Amino acid sequence: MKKFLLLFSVFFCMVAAAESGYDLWLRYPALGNSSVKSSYTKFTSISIDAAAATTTVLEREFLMALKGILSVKPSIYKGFNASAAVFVVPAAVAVQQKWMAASDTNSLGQEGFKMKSITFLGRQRLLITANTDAGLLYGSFQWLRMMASQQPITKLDTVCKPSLQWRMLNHWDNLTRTVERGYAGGSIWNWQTLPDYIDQRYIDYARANASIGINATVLTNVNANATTLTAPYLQKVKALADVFRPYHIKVFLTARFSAPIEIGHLKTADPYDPAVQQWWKDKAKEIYTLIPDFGGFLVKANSEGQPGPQNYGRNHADGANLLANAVKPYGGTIIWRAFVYSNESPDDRFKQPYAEFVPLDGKFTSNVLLQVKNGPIDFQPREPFHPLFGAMPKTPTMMEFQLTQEYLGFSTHLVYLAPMFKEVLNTDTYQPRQGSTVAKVIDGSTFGYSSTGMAGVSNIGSDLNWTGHPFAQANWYALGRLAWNPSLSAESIATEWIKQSFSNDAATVATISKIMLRSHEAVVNYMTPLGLHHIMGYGHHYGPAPWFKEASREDWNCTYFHKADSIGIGFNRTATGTNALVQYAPLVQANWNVLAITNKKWLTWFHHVPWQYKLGDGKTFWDELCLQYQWGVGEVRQMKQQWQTVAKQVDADRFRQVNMLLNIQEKEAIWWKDACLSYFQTFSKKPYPAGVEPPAQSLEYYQQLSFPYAPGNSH
Ligand code: GCW
Repeated sequence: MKKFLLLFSVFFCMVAAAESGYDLWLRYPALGNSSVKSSYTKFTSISIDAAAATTTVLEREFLMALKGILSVKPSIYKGFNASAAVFVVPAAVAVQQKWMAASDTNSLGQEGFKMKSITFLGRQRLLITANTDAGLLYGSFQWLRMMASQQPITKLDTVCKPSLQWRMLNHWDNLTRTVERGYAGGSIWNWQTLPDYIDQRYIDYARANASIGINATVLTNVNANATTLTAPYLQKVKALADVFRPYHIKVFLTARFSAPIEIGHLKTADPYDPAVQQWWKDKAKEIYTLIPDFGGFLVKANSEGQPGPQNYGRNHADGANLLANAVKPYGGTIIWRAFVYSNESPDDRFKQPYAEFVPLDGKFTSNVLLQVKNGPIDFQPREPFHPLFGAMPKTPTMMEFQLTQEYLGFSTHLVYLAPMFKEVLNTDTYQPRQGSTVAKVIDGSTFGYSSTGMAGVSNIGSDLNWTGHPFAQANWYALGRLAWNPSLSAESIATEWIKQSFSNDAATVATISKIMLRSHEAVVNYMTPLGLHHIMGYGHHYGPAPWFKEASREDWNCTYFHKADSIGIGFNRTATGTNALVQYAPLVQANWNVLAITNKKWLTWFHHVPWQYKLGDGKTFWDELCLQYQWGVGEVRQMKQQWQTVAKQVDADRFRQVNMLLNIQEKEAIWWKDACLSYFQTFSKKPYPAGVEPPAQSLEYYQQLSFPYAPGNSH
């Protein structure tokens, strides 16, 4: 028996321990014999001078982290203690100790922190200081992140503070525990057992968010249910808010515009009706009595069948201001979504949000933010930036990215989204002048917005590893990091995440980083190259269906978006087409309104491109389209090969999971290529160029596939 046990343990020492992925990037792996270890072991006594709740969460985190990383139990002192090696103390204390100048405290703001190596009483110490407990929390997590990724923690002198005020997740979670467009199991909120049962997941969720600077969460689906606002549910929401508070996370809810009728039993929800106004005021009072730091409401109105002010002949500003006035006395915020398209309008859907909101600029109450999706249609694999960015000087516009991969292979495809987020953030809106990138619009520096934010539609569910695909965790991580600092590069965020999530081994980091950084371009190519968009399966959005044209609305049909015919393919949005381009600044239009100078990645977003059209390198558009699809498939194959090379560096469980998922991704990439090319070929009537593997099945085969139970399609 002993012998067996010995063999057993020898075996398990040789391979990395199995990991479920539950620990996310907070695994705090042992440092081993890394050369930085000796410098870290000097910092294992910590003085925490913060409010009791903050002290408790920090103490817990430090104990866990240092046990994991250094195998030590740190000494934690509550309050200021001169013998500690690490001081997590308010800026006032740092100033008193002459560790920083009083004039420097302003630069830390309300959530920033300073990390500084200091010599005190003859010994080297580490100072983490801030004006608020939130700053101390963020500074502490930064220190742990540095240790987990083996960065030097001596000779430090940095100030770090967030660029955006609201850094938030939007859950599209229903009270039934289904998640709209959720591919990682059910909702993590167990409404049935709340408020009395606090799942450990709620706490770990808060830890994970706080560690990357996320400070707000919208618990419920934007396709909202008025029941959320009833007294019993508000008790449940309060229980979650109480869990999140020590982690500096504010809770928001979605508000159903017709709630005054549905749960208030009024005859109308008209924003001009005094009884409706009073109902919302009373509701706000009820909520703030329970949750004094409640964030506010996120609202989807008059979009895809949701009720809104237009039902009463009022506009979006009337609707937003109704709610804004109700929460204003308590410091609440209303986030109004710009994702609207009218049921009746025959106009290009691209143009509708701009047409509806630009005339309302300046009409919103000061505590309203307009939440705008990154692109004008709907979270497609690649979209041009939304024309509302830069077009609303008097209304704070905030970013809505989608983490859940509704159009990007669900949680079965490895797609690292930071390169896509960065592509949008770095684009120049040229409004009002050159250099006003989308990042500079949303961070408030272009127009002096009074509030700012970035939201990610959550990809979190009840799966053991939270996000389904182990790599989808990186998208949650990237959202937090970019909302904190939009100028971080996709590459540096990937590196940080890999080091904390998989390994600090340089070759492993390099390989995984390569896989991640090419993954977005790969998915664009095997799904929607050269500017194609919205050609996926109807309703569930799973897989290719460019032929689909049976929807009740024209703009729910794939054929509406690609417009393939015998001449070519693509949506003419120039002046000879719908002229959507006119919604951008002239210098942006200039990039896209002439076919010959449009970068090929945007071609069919803006032009109906002839199949025969010759691209710069002499290839015809048809040949290029085929080759791009093939290239996308090839990329997945390479990702697979590269993943094999890290087999020994990552734990067996996650290695195997990713392998299986990459196999599915390869199959589905081939499916996309084959289905799309066989369909488009019926218009182009041209052969596949050399190097393109011909489709495995007939077009009819792909067309008859049906997926009645594809996930995420619940309402
Ligand atoms: O297009 C869509 C999704 C819907 C979603 C909507 C939105 C919550 O398919 O499921 O509804 O976007 O963003 O409101």
